[in-house]
Amino acid sequence: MNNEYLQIQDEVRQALIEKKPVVALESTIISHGMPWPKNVETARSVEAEVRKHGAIPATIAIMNGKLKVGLSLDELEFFGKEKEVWKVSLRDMPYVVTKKSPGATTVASTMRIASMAGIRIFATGGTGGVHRGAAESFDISADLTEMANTNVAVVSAGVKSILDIGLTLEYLETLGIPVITFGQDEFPSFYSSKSGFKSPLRLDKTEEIAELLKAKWEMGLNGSVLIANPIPAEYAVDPIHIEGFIQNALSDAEKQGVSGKSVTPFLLKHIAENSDGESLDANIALIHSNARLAALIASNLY
Ligand code: PSU
Ligand code: MN
Repeated sequence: MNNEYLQIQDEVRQALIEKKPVVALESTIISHGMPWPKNVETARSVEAEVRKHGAIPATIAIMNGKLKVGLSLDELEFFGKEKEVWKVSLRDMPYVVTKKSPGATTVASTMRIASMAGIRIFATGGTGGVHRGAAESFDISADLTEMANTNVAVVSAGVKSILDIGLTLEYLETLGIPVITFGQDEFPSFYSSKSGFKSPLRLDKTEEIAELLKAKWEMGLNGSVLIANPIPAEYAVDPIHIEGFIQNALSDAEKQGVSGKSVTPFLLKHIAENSDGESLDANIALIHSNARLAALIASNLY
């Protein structure tokens, strides 16, 4: 906890000292994953959802050369509104810190900063993974390699079908990362509770998930656990309907030569705009549901 770059908000620090449940939240989803003003509204209501279920929220971002754990309402607003915010994955951390630029953290960098602070669980919408066509592009998110190393569990709504879900599950297996789906046999695909892939593991109770996390880390098995939480049924979007938007987004990305770290934000924005807000409503609903599940697991962890 005593890292000169780390700046932990008082409430979060106090909760960690008292071993109260804390849930980490990322900021790339705010700055690069959703349009203003819904991004800020969502960031705030997700924090409220964590509180409602007995845990302290800690949204993570980089500002003024500090790795900030816990943001004020004004800071949340800043990350939602400001245009010149870096999307910071692990490799970008030292640059953005030394330049003192504002940086929104991805799953990978949020996990690492959460771990520095002593937080064990993190809620997001969807994690990065192996992109479609990765055999040629080599585009595999650093979220996956980070999950192999860092002892922070991730609650997400599965893997978005902009990615290759089958290859992502294979890669998670290679890295030794347990993948648990909460309450069903099938691995979910973000907008839909279905993906066509069986989940490697299934657990139905938050206490069981907490028990598994404790056992994993106490055995010295480092790394994350991916906890896939299917989107609530009333918000699910038909995967065939979404696939049309994904195909359009992928072909536009190729035409415009979008590559590297811009690929994921480009696809997310394209799909949100073309689905006329339907995907955005689903996205907002599932983040709340993930925040709730993470808070309940966190309450069992201590
Ligand atoms: N997937 C989503 N929504 C998101 C992201 C991924 O459904 O907002 C964001 C997360 O911050 C994730 C990052 O860590 O994109 C992955 O980027 P890349 O694919 O460039 O590693
Ligand atoms: Mn990538």
